[in-house]
Amino acid sequence: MSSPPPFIASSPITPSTTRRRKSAFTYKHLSQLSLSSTTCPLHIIAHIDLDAFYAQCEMVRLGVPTDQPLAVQQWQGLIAINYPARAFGLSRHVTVTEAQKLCPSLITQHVATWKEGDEKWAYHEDAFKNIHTHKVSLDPYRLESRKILATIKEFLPAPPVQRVEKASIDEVFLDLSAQVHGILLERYPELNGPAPYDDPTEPLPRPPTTALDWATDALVDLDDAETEDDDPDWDDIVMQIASEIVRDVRAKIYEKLKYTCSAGISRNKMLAKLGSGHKKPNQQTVIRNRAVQQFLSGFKFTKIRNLGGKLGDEVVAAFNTDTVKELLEVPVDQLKRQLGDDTGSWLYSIIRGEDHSEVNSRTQIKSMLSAKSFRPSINTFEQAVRWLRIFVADIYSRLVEEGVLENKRRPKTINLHHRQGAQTRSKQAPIPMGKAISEELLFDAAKNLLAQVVVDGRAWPCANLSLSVGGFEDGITGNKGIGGFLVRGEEAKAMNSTVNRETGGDNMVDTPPPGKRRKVEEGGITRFFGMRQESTGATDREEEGMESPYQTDAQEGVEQDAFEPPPSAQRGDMGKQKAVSEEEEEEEEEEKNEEDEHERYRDAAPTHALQQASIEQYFCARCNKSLPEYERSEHDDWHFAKDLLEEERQASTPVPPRPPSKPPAQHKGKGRGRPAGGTLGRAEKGQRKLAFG
Ligand code: DCP
Ligand code: CA
Repeated sequence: MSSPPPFIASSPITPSTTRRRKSAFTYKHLSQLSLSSTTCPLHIIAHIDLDAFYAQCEMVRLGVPTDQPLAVQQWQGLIAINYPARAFGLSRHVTVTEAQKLCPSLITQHVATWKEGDEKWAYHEDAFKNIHTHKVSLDPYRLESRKILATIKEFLPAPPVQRVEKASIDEVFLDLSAQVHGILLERYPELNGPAPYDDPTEPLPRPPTTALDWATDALVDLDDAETEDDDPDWDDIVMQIASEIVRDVRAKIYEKLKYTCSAGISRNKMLAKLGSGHKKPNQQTVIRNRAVQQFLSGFKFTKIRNLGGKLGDEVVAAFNTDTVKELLEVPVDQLKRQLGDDTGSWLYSIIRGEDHSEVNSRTQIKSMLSAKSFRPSINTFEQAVRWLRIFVADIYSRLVEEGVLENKRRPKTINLHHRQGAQTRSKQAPIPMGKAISEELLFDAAKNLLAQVVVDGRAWPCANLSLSVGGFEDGITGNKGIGGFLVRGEEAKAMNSTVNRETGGDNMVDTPPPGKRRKVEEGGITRFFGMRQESTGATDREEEGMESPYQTDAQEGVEQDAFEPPPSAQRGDMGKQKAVSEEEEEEEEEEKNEEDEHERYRDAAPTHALQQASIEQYFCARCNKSLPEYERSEHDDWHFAKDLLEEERQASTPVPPRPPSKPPAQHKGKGRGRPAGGTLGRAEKGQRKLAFG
């Protein structure tokens, strides 16, 4: 870890008539830049965030003029408001009725929904009345998100120079270090070296003193001890080159797709992200190294990622302030004494603008989830199956985009989570490798899992159901694929070896026990499968479906709600022709960004409670976010379902511990003792929820 970066001492006021000092940066720093090293003091990151994203999607889709106020509606609430509408005082917390009063010219466009029986989601005019029979689809926004990401990727140099991380459906981080390094060497041949005496710790020559052209960028004011008269050093030049790139990226997005976005450019992800929100819409903010303290000291530290939740509260209580400015005065020893060594050191660094987390461009999707919370609860197998039909359609359409038809990638397991009151049960089964994945295969598997829950008893009333597929693997394509469709002995048996897990159980246990299984097969399952024909019939399909407010969000978060990396050229459309390389990239991002994505969507399913003008909030310590109180239980469910999924993932693919740049485990788990990369927190939660012996 480099601390504090050398540029801090690099800019005393130097009259231009005196002999110019050497650069504060060395040849070693320059070569670290080419490697995108996060500890390089020249490291350069951009964060791009689409303005009023869902609202812009609807504006582009509907072709409305840019100054037309428009809000995106979900049931009775608003989830995205464009900037012309914000000028009327509209926010996510006003009701549709209130919004229309405040802004009579407002267009309110409801999100697309799945209606049971439909093959695909659609924009239904009466969707807002049908929370009980429709399920929200955020696919239209995912698709636009992909196009945007594809545009960005097309514009930038190819990997490995290109490092793009999808951070949510409308945000990306770019590590521009390697690209800027290349431009630096072209523009300033004096940097090509070699280093004097072949010593990489030798300082670089100073850059030319010509004033830097920041075009229309919003420049954050310099720290008190700095002046604009100071000669620039290489860190300023790096920022300026990065800002040119970002300006061009944003222009390209607008030119191709007509979306505006805002950006932050700085030395790390934390600062870049704070920067992109600094001036909106359609602006970019540069936080130079010499401006970091000035910039950060204006913030409450609770705005910094990971300091919004329980840890932030603890810090506020311990030091009786919520401002960065005042916390900067607390010595590191005192921070460590009161918060523990790890947390104290982390906090000390983060409020000084140090963050060494990487831009992670690996983006393989690991799981897909579709769920719904029921209010009121549902009470019959038939009702539940109708929801399973929707979940399967939803997941299957994503699988198709993921290349499952071409056998590019396929999930290995299917999981059903069932909640009744405080008790959650999960059933899992392998997806047989020998068969092509079809909607019917998934539907049968899902019903089978549901049947097992029912047979175990205590299934009704059911408050939440979620279906997920996971354990994605690269499939075999081309000629080799023939083998992929042969049913091997083991695989043929796959569907018979299900896994059962109940909340609070220590481990996954093979289930059901033989006796019980026999019973099910004779009486229960047969009956359940009997109704399969029914539910696939046209009449049934028009019956009931619903969308789980929370569900949608969760699902989006878990699967693909963030930018799904579309293959560059081929995939501007519906993304069905993904290139393998891109799929790979796509997915990890997903896993890594689950929490972020979830945050982005957590409110995406307003309920009737949104009709109230003022909504009681609660704080989720795991996300560091405020949510309406009425969403609390669904939100908890969502975490719980996510935790279960994560356990499943970890069971099949061990993941390394989280990088050290994250806050310490005891706090990062948002106060629950969730260890880095581990599952203890989840197990605890499960145990708490266990309502039976
Ligand atoms: N979203 C949502 N519910 C939330 C927050 C976000 O459904 N509570 C959805 C709608 C947003 C999109 O995610 O359009 C992106 O979220 P942002 O927080 O980035 O908000 P916007 O893009 O709408 O606005 P901004 O211009 O402030 O970024
Ligand atoms: Ca946004």
